[in-house]
Amino acid sequence: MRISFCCTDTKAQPWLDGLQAALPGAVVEVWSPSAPLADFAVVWAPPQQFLEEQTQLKGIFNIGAGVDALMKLRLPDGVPVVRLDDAGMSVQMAEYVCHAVIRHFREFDRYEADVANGKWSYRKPCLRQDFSVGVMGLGVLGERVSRALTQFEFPVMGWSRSAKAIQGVQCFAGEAGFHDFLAATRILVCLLPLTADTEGILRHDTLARLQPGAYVINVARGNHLIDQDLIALIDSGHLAGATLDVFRTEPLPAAHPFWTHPKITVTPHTSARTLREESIAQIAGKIRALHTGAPIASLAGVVDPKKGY
Ligand code: NDP
Ligand code: OXD
Repeated sequence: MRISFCCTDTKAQPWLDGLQAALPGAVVEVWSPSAPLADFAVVWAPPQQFLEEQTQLKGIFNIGAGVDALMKLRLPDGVPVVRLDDAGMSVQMAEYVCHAVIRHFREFDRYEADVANGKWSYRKPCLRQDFSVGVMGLGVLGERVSRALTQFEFPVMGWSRSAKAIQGVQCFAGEAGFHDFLAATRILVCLLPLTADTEGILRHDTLARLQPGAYVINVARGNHLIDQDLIALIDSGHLAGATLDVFRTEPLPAAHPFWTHPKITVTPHTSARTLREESIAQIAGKIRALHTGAPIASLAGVVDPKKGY
């Protein structure tokens, strides 16, 4: 069995060593143009040339949860694309989102500013029931995040394409439930995949439907958000601010207004990192299963090309 590794912006050697150790009989190599044909690919944002040349693939494994970069390419018909299914990301995402929600709700950013100015201040506690959190996307990450938020007794709501039942979470679904979901939300968390349906979904007319003083946390993809609409709604006072981990261009360009906006907190796409050991174990297990004839439907994380996630 031959495995081709083609990941931009990723140090290859530790992945090659890990995959080789997990799949001792396999040839594992970094792809270069005209490389021998592989059985399986492990990729992150590969060039189109990789897919044009690798015509014998039986599976393409994405070393991230989001497959939007892959979905922009012409993919070979009938070759399954498999994304990371949690692999240690959901607990990190729960930490990040709970931190951002609590930092905003408890006004820790304001206390930090006061302390930095040598000021011993008290603020009237906010009411938890006024800070309903709405999670867009109730998949592997969104469900874990919404469950984690219920532990802090925030009113939690979720929105997904298909109807869900999650204990302690008020679930809305589809177009029909979208406006009611937004209208009930004070802190909005985006954990949607980036698809044709969700691109630009955080824009003026949707964000304007949130409760006055709403807060936005985008941990999905930069292209979900219309940057200037967010800034306009914060500056007009409708939104209280935002925490953003993902951007249309990454790294975020030095001149981008998000860097310096006093009500926007920026982190460098770090809310849920790909954990190499967990990811290698998951991918190797699935390659072994496919190689020994397991049906593709038995694997978690198989992307539906029609839905785009
Ligand atoms: P999943 O595929 O498990 O979940 C996606 C969720 O979004 C599902 O609940 C799905 O609904 C819902 N959804 C998709 N399209 C629509 C739509 N048009 N309307 C309403 N709901 C929709 O993905 P994950 O939870 O694993 O990951 C989510 C995203 O998080 C990734 O695609 C990636 O972009 C981002 N991410 C960001 C990271 C970071 O570090 N910032 C790290 C990892 C991921 P349904 O359940 O009905 O299908
Ligand atoms: C992912 C990411 O999609 O890191 O896994 O953003």
